[in-house]
Amino acid sequence: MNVKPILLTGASGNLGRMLTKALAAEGFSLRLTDIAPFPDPLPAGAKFTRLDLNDGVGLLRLAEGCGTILHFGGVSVERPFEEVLGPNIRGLYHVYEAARREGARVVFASSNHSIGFHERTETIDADCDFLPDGFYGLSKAYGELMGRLYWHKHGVESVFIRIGSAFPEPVDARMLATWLSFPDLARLIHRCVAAETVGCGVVWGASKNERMTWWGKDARATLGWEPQDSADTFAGQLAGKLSGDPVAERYMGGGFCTIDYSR
Ligand code: 15L
Repeated sequence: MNVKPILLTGASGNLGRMLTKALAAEGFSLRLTDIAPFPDPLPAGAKFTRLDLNDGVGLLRLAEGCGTILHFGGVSVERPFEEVLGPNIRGLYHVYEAARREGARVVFASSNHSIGFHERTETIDADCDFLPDGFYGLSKAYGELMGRLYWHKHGVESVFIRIGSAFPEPVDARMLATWLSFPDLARLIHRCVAAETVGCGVVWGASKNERMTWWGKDARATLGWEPQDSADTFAGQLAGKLSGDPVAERYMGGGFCTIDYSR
């Protein structure tokens, strides 16, 4: 198993905080970073450095000696192009340059919004067309392509997790399909770190939800990961919680597809 320190970007976000707890409890040595201060008490074996992803030299220094970079940093919702550009595009380049220098593996928090304009009636495999539903989703597609470039040109390994909806609980009907429980995500990240080799592949980030008919084949077998939790127990209370918007209900990306929609 890879026992070198793990660098986690976006450590102060909801997923970063959850992963910090889970990985620290397993005894991993963690270098945490975010543009925002870390809001929790630091667990043993973790060090936090405040950093803007635009700071390439700072990121290179932080990554020194790390075996894995968990890249959860950057803008995590739909925003205007200029706001996405720095953290999600330039920042991503800095992450991959650091990984290349260290020979580190990258685990990239990609998103369902990189393929958000696929219709919900389809079942798509990981090698489907990118159909981003906004500038945020476009930056995630770009991230996956960046990872492929660094794999083919430099041998940098990547797992791209196309996360559905990672929240403590599902909150609407769409999430009965897209929900990824925190424990399922933590177990997936553990496998991404511990697997002997991962190559370069995509994993759909959703729990074992009966309504998850949208996403098919991916690289999970290489990692030895299967989700264990399910949104199905919430179906009774959430099945009727629809958006009321035909565009949101038609496409996998839901409400993100409707933002600035003018077709
Ligand atoms: C995402 O990529 C977002 O980061 C998250 O806030 C949710 O909106 C999620 O997708 C989703 O599609 O539910």
